[in-house]
Amino acid sequence: MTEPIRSSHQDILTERSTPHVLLITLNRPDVRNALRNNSLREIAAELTQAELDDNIRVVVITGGSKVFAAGADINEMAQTDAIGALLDIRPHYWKAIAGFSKPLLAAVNGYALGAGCEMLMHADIAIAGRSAKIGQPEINLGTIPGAGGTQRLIRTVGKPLAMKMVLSGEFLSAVDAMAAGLIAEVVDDEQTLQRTLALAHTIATKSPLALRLAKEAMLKSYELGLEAGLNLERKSFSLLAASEDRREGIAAFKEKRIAQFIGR
Ligand code: CO8
Repeated sequence: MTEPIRSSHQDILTERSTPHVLLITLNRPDVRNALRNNSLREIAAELTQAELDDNIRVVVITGGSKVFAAGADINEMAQTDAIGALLDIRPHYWKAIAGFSKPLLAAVNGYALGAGCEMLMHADIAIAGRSAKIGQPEINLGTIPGAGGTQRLIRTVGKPLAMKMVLSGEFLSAVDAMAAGLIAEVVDDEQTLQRTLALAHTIATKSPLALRLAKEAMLKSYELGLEAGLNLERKSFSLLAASEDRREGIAAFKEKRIAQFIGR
């Protein structure tokens, strides 16, 4: 960790793990990192800033060693009526998180529940500690997921498991979540952040342009038919043929050296 923590936020801590990797740590341990509106506002603001900062190539979000996030803040949610929920600013923050164009990784220890599970699903790659527990328990509160849990979960794990999770509120173990495709790797709890940062550092050495277009093309596969998706892939692939990074990547391969990508 090279740079000191910036402390302008109330609910999150941010630091540069390396010049190219931003680490966001959810920091409301007393309420198990429950995501109140302000938490989402701060995360969205950091990602919006990271979007514009060429130095930041990858962002990692974590809840620390004990809990990822225990969902939306139930106390805050309790104060919201129907019109309040309809006019809520939360979807605006979620949209900023979903629209982040650079790789977003999640390092997940402990509970990732409700909005915490939805945050995990907003990440491009989630790595979980062996004792992580992942679920959508909103049904226990007489409500349903409100940040994509009914939509992203079913697209990720398929109907039977998504239905089981959302209708029963039962949690998945890290190993079962990996088998279901919700997370990419399970590691020992004490390795979660270290492994996620190592992967983030690897990804940060790649071409920022190629990362961006790869992420966009893959996420669009949820929305596009195969032909439209293949078209998008072909156009993005063609566009990259005009980049300095692709020239550099091929030259480095031929010269048997490590490529230095600049994002142009
Ligand atoms: N919101 C607010 N406070 C919370 C939350 C939460 N989601 N989760 C835990 N806390 C608080 C507890 O109230 C407790 O406070 P206190 O010390 O004052 O009693 C403190 O954190 C510690 O909690 P526990 O003692 O329960 O800690 P445990 O380690 O024993 O248990 C659990 C941890 C399993 C995470 C447990 O706290 C729990 O079940 N939490 C609630 C999980 C949940 O139901 N999540 C779904 C929330 S709803 C949601 O995400 C809906 C999204 C829809 C958004 C729509 C917006 C309009």
